[in-house]
Order: sequence, then structure tokens, then C-alpha cells
Amino acid sequence: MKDTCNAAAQTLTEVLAKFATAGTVAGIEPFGSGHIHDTYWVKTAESTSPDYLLQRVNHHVFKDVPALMENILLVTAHLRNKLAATPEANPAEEVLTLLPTRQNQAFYQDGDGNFWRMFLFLQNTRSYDLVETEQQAFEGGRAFGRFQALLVDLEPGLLHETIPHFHNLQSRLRLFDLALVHNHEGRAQETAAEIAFVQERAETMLGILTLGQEGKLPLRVTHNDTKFNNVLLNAQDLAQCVIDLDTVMPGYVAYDFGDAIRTTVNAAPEDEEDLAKIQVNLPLFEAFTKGYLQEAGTFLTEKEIESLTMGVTLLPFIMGLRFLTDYLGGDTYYKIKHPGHNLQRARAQFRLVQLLEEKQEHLGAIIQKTAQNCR
Ligand code: GN1
Ligand code: MG
Repeated sequence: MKDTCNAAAQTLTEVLAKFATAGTVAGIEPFGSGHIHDTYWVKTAESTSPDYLLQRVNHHVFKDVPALMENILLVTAHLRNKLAATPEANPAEEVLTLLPTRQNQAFYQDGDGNFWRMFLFLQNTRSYDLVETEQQAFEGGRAFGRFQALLVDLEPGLLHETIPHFHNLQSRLRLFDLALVHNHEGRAQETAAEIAFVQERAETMLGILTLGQEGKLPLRVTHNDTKFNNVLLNAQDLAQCVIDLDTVMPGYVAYDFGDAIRTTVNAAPEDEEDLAKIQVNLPLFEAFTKGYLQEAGTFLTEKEIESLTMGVTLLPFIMGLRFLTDYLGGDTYYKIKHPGHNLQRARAQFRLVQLLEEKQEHLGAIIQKTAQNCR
């Protein structure tokens, strides 16, 4: 089951007291647009004390929270060491900072079994649900490319798989088949067109997984949730920090590229109801690709560069499939704002897949041309 209710004020105050915060709390308010955890912005009264980001981790989605927190400590320590050793680093660039509990633990577990954690709040940053300018797209590309580049020497096997088979399409298709059997409130009837959409493409979309299984694509440390709003930009729109490290684990680089493109080039929100508003913005595609390859182009293999185009259609397909699966299964995974929300999300993602399929050759040519310029 999901936790859709916000925690009571008293609970929040009790939880807050467990962490080694500085200053006096002036207010706590719900924050952000994530579909999984409950997130709060903790404001402090003094300008000398930082604000904080408090999260109740969804332990129905992340079943081993201690393992997840180990990953975050490992990854942030690695990033910090690498940044310290890179003199030419972008001065705006920062690493997410976890604030330990007063017992020096990475998280606090309350009496109800809920897991809480705290980060330093990054002041004067912005995240974009919709990308507005080529500079923003370029910076997002640079941030995710650099994230992969800095982690290229971290052994993927050291990371726990926080959600097993997360972007594995074979496993997602199995869960979809189970949801079809479950068919909550007879929803399969109403979604016949979307079900057919999945079935028509399932085979082709398995391309990246097959290449991986054949040993033609390396498993690397990847972010796996590269929604554009998971990069914070500063007041000058320079990339400052990659956030949401819950799914950092072994993966294929094309997954990160595809998920970021999904949310960068779409002129409409992820759950747009009016499908006519969903459009692919090519200048934003080009700008993101340039930023990404400027950083990642140095270590990617030819095959990986080729695979990026496949990632561009695969990721919105997987997201649509997951939203549709959740709808057919009775909306147990994602937070929803209304009963048909997951179906609306699935439809929007599938429309985006269609548009990207039409442009696939052109997108591939842009990637190849940009990669040549980066070498
Ligand atoms: C979830 O945490 P949040 O809301 O950024 C999901 C991602 C999806 C995304 C779709 C752990 O991410 O995989 O891409 O929703 N995260 C998890 O918006 O399932
Ligand atoms: Mg997330």
C-alpha cells in the first residue's frame, strides 16, 4: 500500500528532534512533486542555519531501506572525493548532503516502522517539471553525463539493487501480464487500445536488454530516475546538483539518457490529458544531447552511443507500461491525484513514444553527429 497521507504535525516535530539540525524550526511544509516518498521542507528561523529536507521513505516501494541508505552514503562519498580531486570542476556543482541523526545514523525508524531521513536543503536552486530553454536542457545533459562519468570507476557490484529489475522490460512485462489477470474493476476492457499498444511493441523494445544480456553493453553505475526535475539548477540556470539517488544502481547508460529525454523534450507534463499538447522539441533534444555527450562522450563505447536512440523510445514506453500496470492492478504503487490518473499518465507516455518513434532516425543522426564532435 502507498502512504498518501501527510504525517501529522506532532509526528514531524518528534521526528525532527531525532536529527542533528542547527537553529530553530520556523515551519515545515510539504515539498516537491515526487510520486513515491513524503517530502517536507523544514525552514529554520536564523539566516545562519541551513534549511532541511525531511523525507519519509516509502518502504513499500523500497523494501530494504538500510541497503538503500548504504548506497546513498557510498555514492555521495565517491562523488565528493572525485569533486575534490577535480580542480576544473564547475564551481556551482554540489553533492547531496545527508544529515545524520543525533545517534549518528543515516536514518531514523519510528515506532510505526516508518523510515525518515534528512538532507541539507539546497537554497536558491530550481527544478523544472517542464524545460523552457536550450541552456537548461544543455545543463541537465551535462549534469547527468557528469554524474555517470564521476561514477565510472565505482564498482557497480558494490551497490545494492534497491528495486530489483527496475528497468528490466522482461520483468515489467511479466508484472503487466499479472495485472491483466488481476484486472481491477474490469479496467482491461476500457484500456484495450493501450494494451494492444504494449503488445505490438514489446519485442522491439527488448533491444537494449538483449544487447546487455549478450555482453555488448556494459553495466555501469547509473542514476535510473533521471527525470529532468532531478537536477537542481542555480539562479543562473547552471547545473548545481543531481538529486534523488534512491535508484542509483547497476544499469545501462541508455536508460538514464532515455528517461531524461522523456522529460526534457516533451512540451507537456508527464500526465498531460490533452494528447495534442504532447510535442517533441528538437532543439531541446539537441541541447541535452550536447551537454550529456560533452561529459559522457569520453568513456562511452560505440555500442553505448548507438544504444542511446533505443533508450529514447524505451523509457517513455516503460513508464507508460508501469503506469498502465498500476492502473490495471488498482493503483497501489504511484501516488495519484484522481482515479484515472495512472491511465492518463500511460496515455500521455504512449503518445510520446509514438512521436519519438516517428523521429527516431533523425534523433539517431543528431546523437551520432554530436558524438563525433565530442571525440
Ligand atoms: C517515480 O520519485 P519520483 O516520483 O521521481 C518513479 C520513477 C518514475 C517516475 C515517473 C522509485 O519517481 O521510476 O520514472 O516516478 N520512481 C520509482 O514520474 O518508482
Ligand atoms: Mg524517485
